[in-house]
Amino acid sequence: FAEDGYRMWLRYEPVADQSLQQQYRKSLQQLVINTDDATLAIAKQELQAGISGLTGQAIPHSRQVSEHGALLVGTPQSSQDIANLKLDLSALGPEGFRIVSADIAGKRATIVAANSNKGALYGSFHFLRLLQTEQSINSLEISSAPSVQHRVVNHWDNLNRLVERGYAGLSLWDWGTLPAYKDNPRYRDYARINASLGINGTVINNVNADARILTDQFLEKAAALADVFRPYGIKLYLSVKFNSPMLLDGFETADPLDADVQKWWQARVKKVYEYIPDFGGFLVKANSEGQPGPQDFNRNHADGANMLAEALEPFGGIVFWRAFVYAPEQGDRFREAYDEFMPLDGTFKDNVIVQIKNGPIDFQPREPFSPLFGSLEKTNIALELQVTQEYFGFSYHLAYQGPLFTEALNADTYAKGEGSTVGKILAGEVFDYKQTGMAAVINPGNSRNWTSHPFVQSSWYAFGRLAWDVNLTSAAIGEEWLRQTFNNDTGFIESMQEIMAISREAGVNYRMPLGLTHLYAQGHHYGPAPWHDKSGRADWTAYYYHQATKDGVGFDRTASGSNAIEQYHSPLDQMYAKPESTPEDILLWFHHLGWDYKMGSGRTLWHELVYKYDTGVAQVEKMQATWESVKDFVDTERYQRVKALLKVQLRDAKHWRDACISYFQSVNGLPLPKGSPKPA
Ligand code: GCW
Repeated sequence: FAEDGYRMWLRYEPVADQSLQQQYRKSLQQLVINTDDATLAIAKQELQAGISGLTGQAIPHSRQVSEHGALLVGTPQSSQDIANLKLDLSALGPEGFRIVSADIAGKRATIVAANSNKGALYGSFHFLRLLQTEQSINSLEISSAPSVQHRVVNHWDNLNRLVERGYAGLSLWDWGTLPAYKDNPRYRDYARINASLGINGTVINNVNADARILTDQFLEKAAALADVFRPYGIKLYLSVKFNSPMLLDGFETADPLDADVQKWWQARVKKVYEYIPDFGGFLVKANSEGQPGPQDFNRNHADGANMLAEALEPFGGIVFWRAFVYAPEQGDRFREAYDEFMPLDGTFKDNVIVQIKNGPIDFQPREPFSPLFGSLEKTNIALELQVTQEYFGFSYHLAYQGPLFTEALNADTYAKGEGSTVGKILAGEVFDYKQTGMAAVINPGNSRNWTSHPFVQSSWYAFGRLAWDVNLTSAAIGEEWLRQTFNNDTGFIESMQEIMAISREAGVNYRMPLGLTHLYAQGHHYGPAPWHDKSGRADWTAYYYHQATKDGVGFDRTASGSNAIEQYHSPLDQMYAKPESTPEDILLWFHHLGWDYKMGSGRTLWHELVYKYDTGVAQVEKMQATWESVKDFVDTERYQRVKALLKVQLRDAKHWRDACISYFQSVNGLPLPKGSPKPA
């Protein structure tokens, strides 16, 4: 059959290394799971399929350890053998796991132990990852627990099955055949993919929400999906429209302080829990890009979020309330989320989590971190990342997002002195949050390989792994993904690591280097339109962001401009106050500088800009050459597809470079530096 990438990183192809193959066969003679629990039944299925694929040897199931080479999976509650081992599981929490090698009644065994069946499932997937990445499984001693509590994927799927910013076909949720056809294997495989990373929640519909999601018609469909996801440890959440009482039941108001509105939500939430007893909660986009919200009724975000939180509280549900807000009246879009949310710190209920995009504007190729991280001390927060490539060339460009995600997590907020990184804050290590979370907007649709571009899978993978462990590196995650998704050949991995390392930076370089931002054509966000378009909403035009004039370029966010830098803790506010101490890759986010401003390289700003655009194009050429060099290690289908897409990417990279350089040149009237653009 065609190798189309459907199996993602769960391929379970035969292990190539013969001595490891022997080791695995010897160590994996019997699978011992001593319960009929649905989650462990999934672990059993996955381990049996995975191990027989990887080793070419079936692993029979048994209820007790009776042979050397046992793989024992479970909890001290379900397995007397695990209880007898008296493993310390206290640091694992409800979802972590340990994997250890030990003897059980004189038999050599590998034990995957956890405090819950879900933890045991995560441990099983981790064990399979060890085999897939060709690690020795003799003398294992692994202990792992997730960094954050709520590890959630967000779908921007509409009820008509169009996916906002999805680029991978129609929505996975085939509403027309639900709830009848819930056994669609895609739903199970979707759940497997997420569970393999420890993802424990999914918001199945678009934040630009359709009120009908809360009607019986859709709730019974959503409930069918929740049934499929449940044994995989995945909770279902819904995006809701804030004025649902008006749209669904003719209310004249959706004022969160109105008693009838509150009762409406309480009743509706009760209904949701009748359909889905372990429902996760709501995700809300309010007073943003035309969506209704509490401000329409002269109330604030906390009033709105708390009203929903109160309705959900008796059932243990939570509210993810998004901080992605801005309006054209605002002087600087950068400032807005902070200015709206900071005064409300401490007023949100404990079951509210404010969900913040990594940067202050909108998933741009590079943003400084949102100053809300490190500032909201008394409000639970979650980070929102974007796996789908709205601003990275859709599913046509190769752009592994690991470097962007880790850049965001490793950013130091200095909230409590040096080392107060966004990752640590999210993990609840800096402030005492009641709930912690990470979310990512993913893009799977009915494309055969889920994400359309095979490498978008790597960013989904990176998100899941980082939500589990915020300290992982982008390179380590990239390597894991490559090994499982393609193969373990050292030469292949070494060559491909370079692609994993440069692809995101290439996307920055050929679109908007040195801290330029949002030079996209309005609406589709694919190609460039840096030109000064005076029609339409000011904060949706590129000029708003780059402010290029004859004298210079960049957005002044220092005291002489919008002073957004005051939203950062010291010493960042001082650092960003001066161009000399602002990192060059975010320079134009904070400063309006003359075209002849001297850069660290000795070049003028203008020349450096051109140099970066050229570099971006050269990096795509480099990726092409690398991909060509690994041809023999990749199946024909994926090789050809990526090769073809890289051609599209090169065409687009040149288009970006040429459009942006010509536009800026038309503004500054300066000649191009000698030898640029470099001949291809
Ligand atoms: O990035 C912008 C997108 C919108 C999206 C919005 C958001 C779902 O262009 O399509 O709407 O962000 O995050 O709410």
